[in-house]
Amino acid sequence: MGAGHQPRHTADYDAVVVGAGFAGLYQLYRLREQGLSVRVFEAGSGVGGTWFWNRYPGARCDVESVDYQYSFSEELRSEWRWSERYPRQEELLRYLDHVADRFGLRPHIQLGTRVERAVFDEESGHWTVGTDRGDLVRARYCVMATGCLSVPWMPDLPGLEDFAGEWHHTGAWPAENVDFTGKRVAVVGTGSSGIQVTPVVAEQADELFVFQRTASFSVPAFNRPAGEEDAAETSAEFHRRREFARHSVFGLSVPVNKQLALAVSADERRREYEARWRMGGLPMYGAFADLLIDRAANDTAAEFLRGKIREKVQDPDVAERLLPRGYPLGGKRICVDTGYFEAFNRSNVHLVDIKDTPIDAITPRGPLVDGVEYPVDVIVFATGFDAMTGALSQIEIRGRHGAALSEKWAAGPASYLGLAVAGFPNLFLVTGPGSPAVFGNVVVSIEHAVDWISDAVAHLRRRNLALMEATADAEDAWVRHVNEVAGFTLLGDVDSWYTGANVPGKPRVILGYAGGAGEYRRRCDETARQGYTGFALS
Ligand code: N01
Repeated sequence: MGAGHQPRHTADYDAVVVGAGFAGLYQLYRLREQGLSVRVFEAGSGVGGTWFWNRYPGARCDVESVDYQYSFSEELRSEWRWSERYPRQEELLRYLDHVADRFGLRPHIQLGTRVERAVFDEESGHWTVGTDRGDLVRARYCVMATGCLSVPWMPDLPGLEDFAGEWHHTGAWPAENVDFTGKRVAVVGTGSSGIQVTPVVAEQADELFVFQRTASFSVPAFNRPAGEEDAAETSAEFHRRREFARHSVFGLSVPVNKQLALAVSADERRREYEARWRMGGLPMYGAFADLLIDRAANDTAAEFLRGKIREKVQDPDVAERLLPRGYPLGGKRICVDTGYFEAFNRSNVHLVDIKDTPIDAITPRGPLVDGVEYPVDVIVFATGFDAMTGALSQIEIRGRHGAALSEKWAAGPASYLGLAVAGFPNLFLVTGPGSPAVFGNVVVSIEHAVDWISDAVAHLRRRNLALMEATADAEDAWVRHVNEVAGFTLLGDVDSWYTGANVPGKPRVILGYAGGAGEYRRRCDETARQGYTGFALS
């Protein structure tokens, strides 16, 4: 409980869901549809999760609108019109607000409430969930829909507390407009968030300093307004695209080329890379089948993208410093940008390379690097997230014998299928560590996980079973498999949020399942079909 709070509301529900983003809203819908009483707790003052918090200028999804929406309701799909090829944060938030209203979900959602504890009571077989608002509720099932990238990560920079200007993290952006007009601004971090915010701030600010530690690979979005022809095409195409994505490697609707990069001529490679480039965004992953497996193949794609940066950036010295090197393309999620590299052709935008000379401190005037002070009015931290495990580690989760999840996961998260944890009966994770969600279109993964969890709950209720718990053996085997698969790819060795390497002290393990969204689905569904193998039901 939060300091000074007494429990003020105790109640019993069939299920508690933590989080009201894409995952929590759909989980609520599915469980309500099955007749369960459900309480959703959401820390934000509105629904939307990721799209509630990431309101920074330029925030936009890197998956196309048509694919980044729910598929569970044909009515919802047909009545909603997206305005652009890639949806802006505001539009996604409007969509999720609409979903909450359209399906009557709001009465079951308690906003502005952070879950602090979830404790399993062996005697009753229930979870007790406590919040910072003093709620204490009991539920048979507890579903963590807490998001993969929901805890912003801030570097520990001495002096920040005395900075005289304002600063914001992209992942916890204020609802009020932050005006950069006439200001000197610093952007720290050049991943997906930094790459999106930079060109927008560049247009408003007097001077913009972009502090880059690692240069990123980025493919343009080629965003455009959605036209009448898109609507017609997507109505007809939606289900085909979604079905394809469900069984694909990345959860995307664009096929992966089956050829190997090094099995074709240099000319053919170039043609394929150009074609993927013109598609815009994430389809670049699938230019050849071996890009994430074979470093030599990967180098050809990386060099193609470096060539594009050289073409775009007028100052050869700046271009050189913007070239991503030292890690494979896709080892960090490929960024999708609108005018990022072009922003460095503006006279008010300055690249500050901090690879070898990190930011030492923030003085009251601004970042200090290698003895040089950069006086600014605003600092934008686009420094990423404590991914996959961050949100769960902020909640005190205790399973059988009072064992804490944080202790169990001290050396890295262990789960069965990214859905359940041995020793934590009836606790379900939506796209938890060990699931493939973060390597592709998270909405496709969310729908699958929620459907799987909902079906499991229905199975228990139909058979009058009280508990479902992953066995330790099944969990061990899954963790081994996740690591083995990662070992075949180029992903496991890269310092990134995929491996926990972005947060000092975090165990360095691959956090997502790299075996493909389709293969993962096949395994989960097979488990369910066979009566939930790897789970003890009682
Ligand atoms: O975070 P990141 P993000 N000093 O971890 C740098 C999704 N997303 O918020 O690489 C200086 O990728 C860090 O440097 P380095 C998407 O899945 C999607 O940008 O660690 N710099 C890096 O440059 C994405 O992958 C969309 O050397 C420091 C940056 O901060 C994921 O979210 C938009 C530093 C962090 O990059 C995370 O993206 C936004 C320090 N002390 C996000 N610490 C779209 O849909 C960190 N950095 C398009």
